[in-house]
Amino acid sequence: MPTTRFDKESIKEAIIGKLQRYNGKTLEDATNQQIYHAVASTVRDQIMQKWMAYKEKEKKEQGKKLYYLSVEFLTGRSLYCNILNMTSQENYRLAMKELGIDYRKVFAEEPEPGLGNGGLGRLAACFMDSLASLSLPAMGCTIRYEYGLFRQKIIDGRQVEVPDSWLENGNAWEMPVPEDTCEVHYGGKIETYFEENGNMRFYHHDYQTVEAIPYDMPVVGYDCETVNSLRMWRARSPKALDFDSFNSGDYFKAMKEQELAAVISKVLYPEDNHYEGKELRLKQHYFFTSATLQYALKDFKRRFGNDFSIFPDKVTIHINDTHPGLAIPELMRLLMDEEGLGWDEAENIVRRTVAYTNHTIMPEALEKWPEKMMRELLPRIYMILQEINRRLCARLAEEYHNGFDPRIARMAVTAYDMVHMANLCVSMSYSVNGVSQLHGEILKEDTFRDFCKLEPEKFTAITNGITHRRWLMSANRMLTGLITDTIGTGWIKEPERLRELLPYRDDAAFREKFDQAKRHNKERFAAFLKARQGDIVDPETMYDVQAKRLHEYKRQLLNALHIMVLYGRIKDDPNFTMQPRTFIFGAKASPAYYIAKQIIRMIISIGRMIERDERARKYLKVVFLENYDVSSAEMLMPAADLSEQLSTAGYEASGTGNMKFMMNGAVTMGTMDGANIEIYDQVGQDNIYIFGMRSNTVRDLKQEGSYSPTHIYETNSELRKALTAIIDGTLTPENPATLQDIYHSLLFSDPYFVLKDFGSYSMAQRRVDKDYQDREKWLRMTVTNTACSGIFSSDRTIREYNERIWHLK
Ligand code: 26Q
Repeated sequence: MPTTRFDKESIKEAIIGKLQRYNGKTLEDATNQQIYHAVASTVRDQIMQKWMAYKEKEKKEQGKKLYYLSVEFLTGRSLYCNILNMTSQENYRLAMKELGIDYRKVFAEEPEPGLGNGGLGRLAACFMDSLASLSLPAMGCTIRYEYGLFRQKIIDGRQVEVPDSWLENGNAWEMPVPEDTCEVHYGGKIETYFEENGNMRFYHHDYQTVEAIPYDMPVVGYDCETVNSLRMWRARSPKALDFDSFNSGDYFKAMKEQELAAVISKVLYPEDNHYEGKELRLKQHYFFTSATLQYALKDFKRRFGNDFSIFPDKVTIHINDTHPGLAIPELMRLLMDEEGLGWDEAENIVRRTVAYTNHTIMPEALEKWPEKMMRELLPRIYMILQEINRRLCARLAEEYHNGFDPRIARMAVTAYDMVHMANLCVSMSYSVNGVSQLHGEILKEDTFRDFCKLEPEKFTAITNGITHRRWLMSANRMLTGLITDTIGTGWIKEPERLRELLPYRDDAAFREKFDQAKRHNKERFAAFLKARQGDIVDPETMYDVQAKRLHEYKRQLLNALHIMVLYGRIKDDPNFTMQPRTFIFGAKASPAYYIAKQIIRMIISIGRMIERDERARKYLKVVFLENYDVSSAEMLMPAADLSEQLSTAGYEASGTGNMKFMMNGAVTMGTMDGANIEIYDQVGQDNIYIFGMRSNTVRDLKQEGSYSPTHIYETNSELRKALTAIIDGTLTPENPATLQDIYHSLLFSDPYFVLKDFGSYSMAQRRVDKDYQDREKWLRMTVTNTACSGIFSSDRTIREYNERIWHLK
């Protein structure tokens, strides 16, 4: 293979040459977009060289391979992280500097792939980075959505959704792999017949075909040889046109078929932690799952021939939540109908190959499909699901010595005309894991209690993590420099060694430098915000940040109400003072989630109410960061002083934003929920603000059904005033009724106990106000948080998955 060098001079030449050849431009005349493409394609050339070498090596590999299936991969931009992982920052930095290229402007030209909603999708992306960096052979598999998550605009104080056509200017990182194209079949009929030897066979006909075309994106490991792939499947109609219909004059029918196929990979559904039984969504799930498994089987046969008994030793299929759960019946189908294995043999292979991670216990997020839809759309898959269910129920009836035991209906794969994906995944996989210690416990004791009693060894909890390469080294270069100057570079490959920073919290000079880095990032964020949406924030103030999807259980309302209470104090007490704070919110609401959208309106209205008051303005500022996405998170996390993690205890499976803030030195204000508990365990009670009910109290209170928000309303006068301000014209003078549904929801139902936890939250916030003014104390807390964050690197998470679940070499 010819190799090219990528030293500084070669990089400069390559950039200039590409501009000349592709654009007919000199550097001086080229646009930033053109320069971006020239730089990105130089980096791509460098990756390609590594990728090819790695693939060569991989071909000869006889080891086990992981397929990580996820309906979302929220990767964010690639250019800088790719340079970083190839440890070529210095070369590119100098090359661009010497060419007079402003790298910030150029990097900002990269379209951001927003192929995910939130935590689940971002976790998948962090996992890919860690898998490659730990040199574990893995392929991520998903859908190549033409439109990612909508872009959010704020117009007249409300969220407006705009389509995200991220592929418009081309994607520099993907490579089509036409030779791996395959077909996915929908609908049609199944005929059963018997072969001469008595074997039952199934013949599927009259189905609709959709072609699946893979596009691979390289996933470069940090400072190693490994370049894994993220495989994104695109849907296409197999025929240019249906000529029968076309010739018979039914032009529209012909065109419709064509379009229907392509629509499968058209758009990412924008619901996060919420299930909707849309047929197109089921089509999407089957589409990428089937294509992936066909490929996995093909690759296995290429490597090992037809001895499927070793399949589970050579392949592991990890499903990121239940969305790719059809991998289970699909693998059964391929092994039986295509490869000729019997049921028992196929089932045995599947049960030793598929592993499942659960990400939520919220009932409205659990995936269920109407049996009728499944039967009509995927008739053969439906037959297999029924047989899986029949055998499962028979085993359970025997186990319980009673065919009518109520547990059987709870555990069944099909019951009450619905297919229950979680029951399928738990009963047919070899591993079920939760994403934090608390979440794992809840799965065992509550959600999957019955299953756990029968097969306790299947269940584990592996706490989520984040890649410190993107979330610290790339997002916060000043702090990264300080850390390396202080403790050397060992922490980069062993992030738990960030603990070596702990003694330096006693070093005033170090604290000062840490503070300077924070200050730098706060200024950078202020400039970014001003350029992006015209808002002015003062880096002198405390940045108090809540950034995550908008959801009632995440309780942005608790934060909003607290700001209203502060406003009330300022108005009512002329002697009131506090440490000036900038409250920053970033959140997208699912377009159909009415209350969530109202909460966005409320936050923006609070900001305006404060702006109208000269004295309130001195202490408070509320900004709503538009279109919160991975790139803005990369700006925001390093700038935050306080990290708001307010979920009702027991509802946030883990949270990962909490870890990003912590790693960048923000102090957490949080409930004892998900990974907050483990952050508390790491930093100790003096370096975190914990408030609110514990998860068992929440559970009991919910079960009792005795909770009365009105009682709290009546007894807490500050809170009552704030609530009243929502509807009496104080908050929305143009129309006092604008936000009345929020008022009613809080007062007459309050399903997530906002009012119940308010008092405790407000007290904790008083402590923050006081502590922040004690600079030494606050900086010690800050340093402690970064120093203790190493355990939340996804490298640790992936090592645990590998030791306990995958066993890759
Ligand atoms: C399922 C079926 C049909 C339609 C939609 C869905 C669906 C889509 C997205 C269900 C759930 C999601 C997203 C869930 C999610 O992001 N969960 C988060 O996962 C993170 C990573 O483990 C955790 O840190 C968060 O606590 C959890 O909320």
